[in-house]
Amino acid sequence: MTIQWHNSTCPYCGLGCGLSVGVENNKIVEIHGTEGHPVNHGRVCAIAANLPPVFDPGDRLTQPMIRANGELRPVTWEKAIKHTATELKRIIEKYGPGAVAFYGGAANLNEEYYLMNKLMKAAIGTNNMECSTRLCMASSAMGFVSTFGADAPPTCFADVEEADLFFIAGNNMAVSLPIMFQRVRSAKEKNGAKVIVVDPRKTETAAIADIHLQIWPGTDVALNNGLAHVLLKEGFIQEDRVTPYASGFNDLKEFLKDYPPSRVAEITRCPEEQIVEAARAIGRAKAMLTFWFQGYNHSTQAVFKNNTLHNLSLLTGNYCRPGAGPLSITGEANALGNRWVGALSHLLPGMRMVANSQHRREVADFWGIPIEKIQPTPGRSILDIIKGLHSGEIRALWVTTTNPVASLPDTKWVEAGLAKAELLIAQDIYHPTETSMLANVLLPAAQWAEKTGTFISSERRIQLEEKLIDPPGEAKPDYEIIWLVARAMGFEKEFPYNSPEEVFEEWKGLTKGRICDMGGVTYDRLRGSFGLQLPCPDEEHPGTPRLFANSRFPRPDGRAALLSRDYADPAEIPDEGYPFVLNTGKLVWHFNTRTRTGRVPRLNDQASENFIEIHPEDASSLGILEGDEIKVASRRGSVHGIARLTDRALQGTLFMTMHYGPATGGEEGTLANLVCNTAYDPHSKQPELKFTAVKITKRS
Ligand SMILES: Nc1nc2c(c(=O)[nH]1)N[C@H]1C(S)=C(S)[C@@H](COP(=O)(O)OP(=O)(O)OC[C@H]3O[C@@H](n4cnc5c(=O)[nH]c(N)nc54)[C@H](O)[C@@H]3O)O[C@H]1N2
Ligand SMILES: Nc1nc2c(c(=O)[nH]1)N[C@H]1C(S)=C(S)[C@@H](COP(=O)(O)OP(=O)(O)OC[C@H]3O[C@@H](n4cnc5c(=O)[nH]c(N)nc54)[C@H](O)[C@@H]3O)O[C@H]1N2
Ligand code: SF4
Ligand SMILES: [Mo]
Repeated sequence: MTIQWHNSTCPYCGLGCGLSVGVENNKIVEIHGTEGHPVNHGRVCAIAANLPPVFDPGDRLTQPMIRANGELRPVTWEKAIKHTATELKRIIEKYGPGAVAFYGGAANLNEEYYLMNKLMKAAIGTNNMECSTRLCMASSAMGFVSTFGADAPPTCFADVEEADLFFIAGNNMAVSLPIMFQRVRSAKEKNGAKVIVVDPRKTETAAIADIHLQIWPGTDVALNNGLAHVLLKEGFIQEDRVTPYASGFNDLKEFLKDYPPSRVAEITRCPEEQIVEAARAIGRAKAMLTFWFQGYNHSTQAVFKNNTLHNLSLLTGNYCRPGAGPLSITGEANALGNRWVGALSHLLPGMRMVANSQHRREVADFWGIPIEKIQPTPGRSILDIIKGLHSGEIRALWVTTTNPVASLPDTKWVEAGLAKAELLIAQDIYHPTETSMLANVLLPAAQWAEKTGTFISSERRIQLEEKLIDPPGEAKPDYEIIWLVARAMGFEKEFPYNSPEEVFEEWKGLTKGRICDMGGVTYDRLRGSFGLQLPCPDEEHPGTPRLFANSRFPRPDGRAALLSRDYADPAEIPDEGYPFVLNTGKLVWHFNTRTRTGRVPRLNDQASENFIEIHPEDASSLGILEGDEIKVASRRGSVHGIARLTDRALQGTLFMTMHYGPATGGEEGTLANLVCNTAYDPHSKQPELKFTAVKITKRS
């Protein structure tokens, strides 16, 4: 048998790299970057190149299971669907629709989220529909809405080669977006572009920075305000050029008087001269592209960090022209599609909000239901769903494509909440995961390459992923599981689908006239192409690489908003009892909760155990040596790992990754989230995963 090659796109991060997938005998045997693909031009990163073992049936979940007398036992699909539907209906009848919640990931297909959203918000009638975007992109989305009027990332990856300054804040792209990092690095080498990195850690990304602002964690709002202050003071900004497209100039100018570089240097602990130098570099740039990521979003000031960054782009005219503007990349393959399908508790499909009566009317009319069926207030965010499980207000939780026990902060509290659920459905590709171990219903899902549907990447590029191999055992695509459960609950009329394409054709209708207009997108058109950038309103339309090129924004006066945002401290400030700040993040060898990469020997060999970075001076004052087992404790719990002495961590801070839960060969007690804080940004409800007050001891 010879290898058959097929084009697809990557299921990991939100760059949407093209992958050439080699299939032999119904097995994925090799993966390369697709030559000629506009995102990765034939390149591929380590986790994607090592996808083949992820499909091995070894510990794939291949049969539905139901827990009886404490034990999970295999059952037929018929029984599993009937049981799930009956239990959901029983709970809804007894406690009302608000007692049911759904929590998904952002690597599902658009078609899957569309169905789930319809089931929850229209058929069942609750807005308790959340997904891991809440832990990832909720703050970027809210930052776009408040500054520009819509959750519509305006730039595209081709801007990288046009820029002469990259402002990279709270984004370790060398690790998290390797292909983008390669493009940025080569733009620096070939075009002489400059790089400013803002990160408390000396990261792999900071290694190529011309200026590395190694700020004290959490202080970005002060820094951004300080940079804007210097730009104004040194005459880099012309008011009459800014005010036609941005409101709030005078208020901001007045407000920024409180952020002179001397004060900002005190807050950020960065030298005053370096702040001035960075501001001048921004002022002189012809085209500045900004990148930001979880160093911003995992913060109780996340949305303000986003707003103050956008202020810098708007003030300096760096928006919506080639090479300039905010370039928001998502962590997960379909995180943007996920937002546009409306898979958060305050959203409806097509960039609409549940709290907007006009939006509810449009969606209800489209679905042919009375407007009253769609609840007018946002549902619970995921952390509020866990609170609801504790209080008994939530009785059933259906989880797909995410592993909340490992990824939400304060693991013990999350586990205790899930243990209280009368019905916990885990729909995953593997068992055990930290979450599936607690479930009372397990539904085996097909994964990427085992099913067909669409992803939308961070530059608004919609691409088709086709089924290339059969799923193992009895695993089914998530879309099929959702429509089977919906029908078994009595919603046959609303869920008549037989294929994901039918679902796509329906969902398309809800994007008509919106910024995410997909009117011109069909599976046929996507097949054999490298996708289309939205909006793409009709079949002749070539797609839209950049938004707002006419300097008009979807806000009432057509202008973007310059927002005056004050700095505030993180939720949990170090004190005598808990004197260190714990920062958490990602490694190049593992992806999120490691359910897939932890099963790949070649990746696991590179990084099989948990480590904790500590500054050598802090280590020496505590008598800690390289390789010692140390324990890190917060007010919530403790975690242990191997000490790695390095000046990559600022003095007074520690760093560890989020990857090491017990289900994938990790040890009990090595999961960072055992200690992390549930405090969240009030505007985006995204938790502060990057700042926890902790103490350290040697582990005896
Ligand atoms: N290999 C690999 N790639 C991935 C992932 C993975 O797990 N592995 N996960 C994917 C996902 S879902 C996501 S969201 C992305 C995440 O990608 P990134 O956001 O780039 O990664 P993180 O490691 O979460 O955090 C980024 C940086 O924020 C810094 N930081 C912490 N506190 C602050 C602060 O207060 N201010 C500033 N300016 N910086 C701060 C940290 O030191 C860290 O270097 O990666 C995606 N890509
Ligand atoms: N402390 C700390 N915590 C963090 C972070 C951090 O930096 N620090 N980062 C946060 C971020 S940015 C994110 S995005 C979250 C990610 O958190 P999660 O979403 O929990 O992480 P993943 O490991 O991506 O989970 C995906 C799950 O879906 C399963 N799966 C994969 N494909 C399919 C499919 O097609 N169908 C189904 N049904 N299942 C599938 C996988 O096996 C896995 O269990 O974690 C957050 N948590
Ligand atoms: S950079 Fe992201 S999209 Fe590209 S191959 Fe790696 S994980 Fe996949
Ligand atoms: Mo993420």
